[in-house]
Amino acid sequence: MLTRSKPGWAIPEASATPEGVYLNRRALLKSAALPLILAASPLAAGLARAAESSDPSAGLYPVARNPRYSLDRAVTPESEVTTYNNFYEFGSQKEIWRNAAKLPVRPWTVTIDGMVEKPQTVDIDTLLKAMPLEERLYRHRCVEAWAMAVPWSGFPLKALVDFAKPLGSAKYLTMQTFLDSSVASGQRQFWYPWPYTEGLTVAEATNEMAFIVTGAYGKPLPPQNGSPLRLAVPWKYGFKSIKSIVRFAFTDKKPDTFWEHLQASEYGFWANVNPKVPHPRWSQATERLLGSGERVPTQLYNGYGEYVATLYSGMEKNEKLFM
Ligand SMILES: Nc1nc2c(c(=O)[nH]1)N[C@H]1C(S)=C(S)[C@@H](COP(=O)(O)O)O[C@H]1N2
Ligand SMILES: [Mo]
Repeated sequence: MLTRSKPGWAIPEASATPEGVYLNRRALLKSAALPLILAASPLAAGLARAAESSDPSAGLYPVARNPRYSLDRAVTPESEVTTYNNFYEFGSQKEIWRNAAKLPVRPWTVTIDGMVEKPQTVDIDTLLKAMPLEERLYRHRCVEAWAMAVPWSGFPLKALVDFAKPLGSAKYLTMQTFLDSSVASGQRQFWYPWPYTEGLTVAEATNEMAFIVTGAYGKPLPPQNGSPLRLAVPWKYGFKSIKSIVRFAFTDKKPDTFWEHLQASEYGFWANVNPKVPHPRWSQATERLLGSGERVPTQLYNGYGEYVATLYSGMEKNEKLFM
């Protein structure tokens, strides 16, 4: 999904990082740095997680799975999800994970402003303690026609909206990624409209499916997947699920989002998944599963129509809901 250099979808799949080639840092730390006797107790498991990630939130995971959100397919291997990424701040190739993994995620603050009762900036660990964490199994469908299924941990975006206390006049929620080209070399590419910006209507943001992800596979989220907090709106194409968010701003104007700004004829504000509406340059009828490589049919709203279709009733005539 690129307009000025080699498009991501044109990269041969064989160039994706093969599983298991790289040293597993966690496995190494576990075996070398921790006395065996400690590894047996639950407390030690928490300590081990804290040590392996040096992430102060490590002790919060794993969290209880919410059985309401289940899958029609196998969970994608963790090694695929953490090594095949779209994170243009670190480059437009899928293999940028080692650079992205160096993103410092502490200290990290989140600013909540715009049309709210009281603008505020909160520390990520304070926010995490205030939010109701749970695990959900979600599908993810990239506009480039690859897909994955991930056990995300996090909290409903609605909990953050309630915490923010938006004014009744707010219609949209704008979200922004960090801006620091000293750690994210992609942000030196001046033709992109940094910082990465995404948006939802307040109605979408408070839908039960809209989820803020803070962990995956029972651990803190790796930076390459958008830690310390990223969005998951699985009924929409993956580019809506903005990573490493630093700002939530409520507004009454439709947000100027990153991909729509770059290429409005191909990537719109709504971006709801629909197998019957092709991308101008490729079909959206099927998707390739990361891991197995299997091709499966794509579903309307990525299979989440029962939760979200009513958000759009009556809008089909005037809005391009599916691009
Ligand atoms: N800040 C930011 N968020 C982003 C992107 C990005 O380049 N920058 N890419 C998006 C796209 S196109 C997809 S498919 C998903 C990929 O998430 P993953 O790497 O965790 O699979 O992140 C989305 N969020
Ligand atoms: Mo994507």
